[in-house]
Amino acid sequence: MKKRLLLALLMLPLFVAAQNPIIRTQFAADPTARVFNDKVYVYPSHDIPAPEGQRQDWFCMADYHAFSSENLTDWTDCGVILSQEQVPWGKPTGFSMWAPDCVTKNGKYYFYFPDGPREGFGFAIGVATADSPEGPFACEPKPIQGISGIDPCVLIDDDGAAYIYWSGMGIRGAKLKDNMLEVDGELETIELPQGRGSMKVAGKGMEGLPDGFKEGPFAFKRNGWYYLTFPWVRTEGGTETLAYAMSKSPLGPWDFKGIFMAEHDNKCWTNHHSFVEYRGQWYLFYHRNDYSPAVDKRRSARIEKVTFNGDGTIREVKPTMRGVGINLATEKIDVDRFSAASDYVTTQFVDTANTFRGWCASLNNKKSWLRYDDVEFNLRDDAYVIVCARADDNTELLIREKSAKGKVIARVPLTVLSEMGRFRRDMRGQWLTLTVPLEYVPKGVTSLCITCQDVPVEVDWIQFKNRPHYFSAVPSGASPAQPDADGFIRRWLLQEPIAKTIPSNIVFTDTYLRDLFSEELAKLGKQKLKSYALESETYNVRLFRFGELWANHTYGSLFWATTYIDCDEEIPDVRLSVGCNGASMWWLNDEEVLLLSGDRRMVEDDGRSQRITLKKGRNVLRCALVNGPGLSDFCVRFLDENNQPVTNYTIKTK
Ligand code: FUB
Repeated sequence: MKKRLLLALLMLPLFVAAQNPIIRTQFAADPTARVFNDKVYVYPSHDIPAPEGQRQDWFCMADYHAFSSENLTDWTDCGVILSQEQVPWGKPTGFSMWAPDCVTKNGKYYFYFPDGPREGFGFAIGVATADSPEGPFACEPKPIQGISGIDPCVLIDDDGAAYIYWSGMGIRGAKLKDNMLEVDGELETIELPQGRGSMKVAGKGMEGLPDGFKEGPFAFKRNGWYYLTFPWVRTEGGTETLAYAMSKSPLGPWDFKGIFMAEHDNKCWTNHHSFVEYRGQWYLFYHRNDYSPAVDKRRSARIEKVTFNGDGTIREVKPTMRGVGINLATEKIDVDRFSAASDYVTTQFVDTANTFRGWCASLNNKKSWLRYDDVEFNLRDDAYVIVCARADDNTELLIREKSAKGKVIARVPLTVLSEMGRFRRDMRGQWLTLTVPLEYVPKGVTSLCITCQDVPVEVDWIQFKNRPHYFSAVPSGASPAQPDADGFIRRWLLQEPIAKTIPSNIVFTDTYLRDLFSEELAKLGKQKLKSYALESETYNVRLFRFGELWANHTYGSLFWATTYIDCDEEIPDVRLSVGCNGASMWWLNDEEVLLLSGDRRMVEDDGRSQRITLKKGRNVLRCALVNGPGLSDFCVRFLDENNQPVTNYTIKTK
């Protein structure tokens, strides 16, 4: 049971906000995205901080993880799929597991990756195979012959022929044999520079590409066009853009078309990407050093939507923080990953010592606003919002719909300085988590806009929640209820709580309770107590929540609960079985059948009555429960001789 729970927890999606970066617990560079079995899989390089003895400012990777998603919002880490020690021909401490790819053919998954060979220098490209996109992958004993370089990418054409592209002495490409493990065709012998001898190389250099440094080829086919896309340094001393060329043939010659993503604005030197079509939309996966501003060799995967012109050329893609996908209003929304913002809005790390804690946004001018698009609302009318924000002075943060002038969804008082009698609260500059009701509940997918009365205000996240109801009202004329599958009775007529001053529950002896309940029973009917016919959402009837939400009274209460049980036949030899928080007394057809005294916690079947009979026709079950300082609730059912729940009766509240 424990194992099953652990497994279920491990498989839960790790990241549930549709934002960039998409993977937020580790670095994930060079993201190659593929669609397998109607899911998107991402195979990134796994950047890590360099261990001692390794170059601190250089790439460092020891293994690969795969990530999967069905909505591009929730990403599940499938764990390590291959590590450097598992590569028979690779250096076990080379930390050179650079940009990979994964494709499927003939029912098998082929994972292509670069690594530093045990002998010699440079990079070779290996293949590991698996029966599932999530592995486990088993590595071939030798790397692919004739390929010396990095960043493999494999394109499988409509006729099933596979082509491999890589970066080594420019960008090269070759056809793969049907076994996907070898290059099809003769190897060419070339002389290495600086008298380092000769080597045999596969494939051919791709013709038609521009001058300047190029790496990370990603090839794909769309509407009969082959696209060869690649990171390209277009200016002397510059950083990488993403550029592309098109052809009518898989290995070129290519017609260079220009860039589709400009250099990163923060000088991150590399970019590396892939294209994927998923459920009718094309996406670009790429990377930026979001969590590692100081060292640009620790990068994180991002996604944007891609569109094409009528002639097949790619429209320029602008990096965003918001990324793609719908954010459910009930999930934490990191509004610092906004879609758009006015002037004087900045983002910064919440904790520079642990960048994976993410960012917050500052509104620094009274007219500042930030907008967060594509939030899906499906909330009840009494939903509320939780806001994590901080300020230097008392102010009000406003959550609006659509724009800075849009309708106000919630007004969040950021009270950081307050006087309450002799208590003074000074929370200037402290993070506050505030809960406020909504002025109204938006519907469907919409945009949120945050403004504030006074500045500066920093905001980290917001989250909308449905207020739990615990009960639903039973309409008059409702059809009778039945006990639930475990026999628990959930439909009750609850009377508004009677206030009782009970500082401690140690007074709940049998004598005390009998006196108290008989005194109250005598008054019952004469008092004008309001009654509520309710269905409990849970098997335990949460009287405390009933008091809080329906009658505005919680601790120090005596509750009366009644229900009517209709039996088609007499049901003999049953026991009333009760668990309760507080102390309770139970009557069936006005006969006392059970008393649970003392200061109890709610435990299922905590106390059982003697054998009793549910008569044919109507039976009245009544309970009085009293509690001083605790949370009051009870659960009750009838059990038969074999301790099985009795369920062959119906329940009404009148
Ligand atoms: O991740 C290591 C290298 O950085 C990749 O192989 C290149 O494409 C660049 O992104």
